[in-house]
Amino acid sequence: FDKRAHVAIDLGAESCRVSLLQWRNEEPEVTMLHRVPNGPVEDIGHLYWPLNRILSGVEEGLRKAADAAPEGIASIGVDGWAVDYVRLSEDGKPVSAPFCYRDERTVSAKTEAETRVNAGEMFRRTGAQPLRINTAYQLIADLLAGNERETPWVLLPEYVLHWLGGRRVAEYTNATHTGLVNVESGDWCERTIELLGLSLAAVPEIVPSGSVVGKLSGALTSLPAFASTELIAPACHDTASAIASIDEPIEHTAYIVSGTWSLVGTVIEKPVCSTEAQQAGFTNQGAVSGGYCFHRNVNGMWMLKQCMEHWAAEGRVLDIAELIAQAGNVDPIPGLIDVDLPELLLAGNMSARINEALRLAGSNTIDDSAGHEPIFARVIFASLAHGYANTLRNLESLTGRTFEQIMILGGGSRNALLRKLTEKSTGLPVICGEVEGSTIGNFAVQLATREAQPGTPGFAGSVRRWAHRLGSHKEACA
Ligand code: LFR
Repeated sequence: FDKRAHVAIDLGAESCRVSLLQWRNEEPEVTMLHRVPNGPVEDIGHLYWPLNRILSGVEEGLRKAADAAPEGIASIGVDGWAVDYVRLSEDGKPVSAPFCYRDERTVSAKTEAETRVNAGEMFRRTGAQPLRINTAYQLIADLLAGNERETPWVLLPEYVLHWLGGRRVAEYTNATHTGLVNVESGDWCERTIELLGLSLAAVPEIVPSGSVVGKLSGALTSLPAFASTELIAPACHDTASAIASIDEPIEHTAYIVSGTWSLVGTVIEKPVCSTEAQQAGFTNQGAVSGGYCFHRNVNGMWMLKQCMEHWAAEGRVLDIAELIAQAGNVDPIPGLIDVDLPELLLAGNMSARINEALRLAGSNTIDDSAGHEPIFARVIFASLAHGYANTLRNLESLTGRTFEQIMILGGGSRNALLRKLTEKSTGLPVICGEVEGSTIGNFAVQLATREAQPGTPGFAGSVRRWAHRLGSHKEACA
């Protein structure tokens, strides 16, 4: 029995977390050691991620892990949000800061891409909902802006693994969100890449979830705990990682992975690439189980967080838990908004954007002055719940399944108001999944490599058993 610890790094759009798994009487115990605040940064009209800040935060977290684990650290896994990437120079360094997927450069890039391959064809080939945030459209934006066609790129979680000493790969679940993977073969869709005018030479090799991509190298290895630490690509896509933390059969359960976004769907064995699925906004993304995470990107906590940023800039600094509690007492609300409006996915002026959405819905607007913040919060939560209900109805008709319950994972699972409103609008019981689902899934995949070969049928079963042993949600939500 290898008593060494493991580290999971979970890159989130709002914060990046470093967690440690240690053994107590041969039972795994997870502690979050370090949290680095994150968020897109604007620079000369574009939105980027503060890569250096993220990397130094990750390093600080790893140093804390080494201090806390004299028994040594067997492996490190990294997951994070999908689609964003860095291009690498010949010596493996980022050529520039990574763009944030919310940057508006992909609006025209997607229009251009569609003259080369239309959205319907993209969806049929790749199973990926053609969202403007997808890597495919971002790579086109690069093309339109200059001549980076041949420069190798790597998605962000895999970049962190690469920076720590791993080789340049694209982990399967994360690769599927690029919009460039063939839904049948699970490998790069050469035809799509060619038709879009992108370079096959620039893409990383696709590897299955759980692949060892190298050994930790560099300054950290002078710490005794890191003398011999492997780097593992778990499910590098945070959503697939969160879904890997679900330890029960999912046939009659719909999930909502709730963070900046709400991913509303279920796991299916065979992809659904019909026109109906495309039009209803669904995507088929790789799951650790070998099946597909079939879901739709619904807006999420982004709207509230953006409002809070705006209020804070005006000196109205609010506590989110307090705000949610007060939102519970707001009655009636001016109306519901369509959370799918493209403007609500953009950065800045969020309370004004919400008022515009209310106006569009024919409702009264909210006076954006001190004391009225809970009304905004309530409108956001009620509208999200309404959006979930619509998505769920489509999910049932597209999959032919009937759902008996909804499991909310991620930060939103601890928002009792959102749970209550979701129960009300869907008519289904809502249960809590893991609040740190991506971290738990990340560890479950790392532990599965102790007993099964990634990419083999036994691997998924092993991940599920570990997810079960790691599970803490049932007590936590009671
Ligand atoms: C969630 C997530 C979603 C993806 C979006 C952008 O954090 O990874 O699954 O659609 O972020 O990458």
